Amino acid sequence: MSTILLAISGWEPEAWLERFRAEAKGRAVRLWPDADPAAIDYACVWKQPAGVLAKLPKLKAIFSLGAGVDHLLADPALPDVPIARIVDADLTGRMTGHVALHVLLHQRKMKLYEAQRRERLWRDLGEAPAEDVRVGILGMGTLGRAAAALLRQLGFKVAGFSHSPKVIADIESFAGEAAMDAFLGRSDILVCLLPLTAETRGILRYDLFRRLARDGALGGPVLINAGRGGLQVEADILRALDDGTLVAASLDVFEQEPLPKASPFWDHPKVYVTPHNAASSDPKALVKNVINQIERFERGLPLENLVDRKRGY
Ligand code: NDP
Ligand code: OXD
Repeated sequence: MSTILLAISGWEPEAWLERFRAEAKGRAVRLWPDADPAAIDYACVWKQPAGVLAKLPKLKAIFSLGAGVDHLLADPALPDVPIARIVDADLTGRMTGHVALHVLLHQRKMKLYEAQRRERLWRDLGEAPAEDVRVGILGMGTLGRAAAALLRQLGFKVAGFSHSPKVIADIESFAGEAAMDAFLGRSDILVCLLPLTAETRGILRYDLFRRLARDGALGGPVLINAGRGGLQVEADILRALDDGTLVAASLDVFEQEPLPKASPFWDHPKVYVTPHNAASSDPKALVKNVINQIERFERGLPLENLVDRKRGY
């Protein structure tokens, strides 16, 4: 029987260990560093300590316990075995909910209603109808496409930007750098669901914010970033919020996590802060997904949701 290694940092590993042991169907499950490296067949990781995977001589495959793989690919000593990531209805549903929630918070002026509540003020401020609000989704992969579909159902005008064009009913598709200006120029709310790669690092910066629509129903552009903190230049977001280039932001991810106590985002009146939980990985849902993948692999079938190392996602 095969042996699975869990190499996890930044999350509590116990719930994963318990769940893997319950679901592994006879396979041994070890938690790094309590493992014999020579016995490991599969590694399931979240921010594994650098170099750990290179020490496993019979490793056959690596599984990211999240959808993103930047944490994994950052390891300079990655062995040459297939890498798969999570694509799962539970995680996708969580992200879809997060994006819809934050789009609605901005469209429905919740910051203003919170301020009114503190003043015990009963006043209907009205709102722009959803069909007058143009949402632009940067990154039309598994999560971007699911969020786009729900926002469309809610009545928003939705467009997506990705490397390759997408054909999706009622959702405008923009692809490639040449289409970026047109995409940004029609977006009142920019939702970022890009992976962090060499190409996308720092993409959410002042000159990009300046290219967003300024004639929209929300009085100026809004940024929602649930991709990665490394995608955003935080000094530029603060500058843009201060000078009106952005009117508001929802940030789930940050350059440094946990967000330092001294960060100005914590009490910024135009910002919603969440602790990188837009789509948390839940062992109850996701361990099954990984075990299914291992079963496929052991039956000689190809792994699903493989990562392209060169592309970085
Ligand atoms: P996918 O790999 O399915 O999608 C990535 C999308 O980004 C694709 O549409 C791809 O284009 C596009 N893309 C990548 N690079 C570029 C680029 N340089 N220019 C334009 N488009 C680009 O990923 P997921 O949708 O599953 O996840 C997206 C990210 O969400 C993850 O990588 C992770 O960082 C983040 N995430 C955050 C979570 C949180 O809790 N905050 C939870 C889960 C994920 P194409 O389709 O053409 O290849
Ligand atoms: C992920 C995450 O990539 O939780 O899944 O950030």
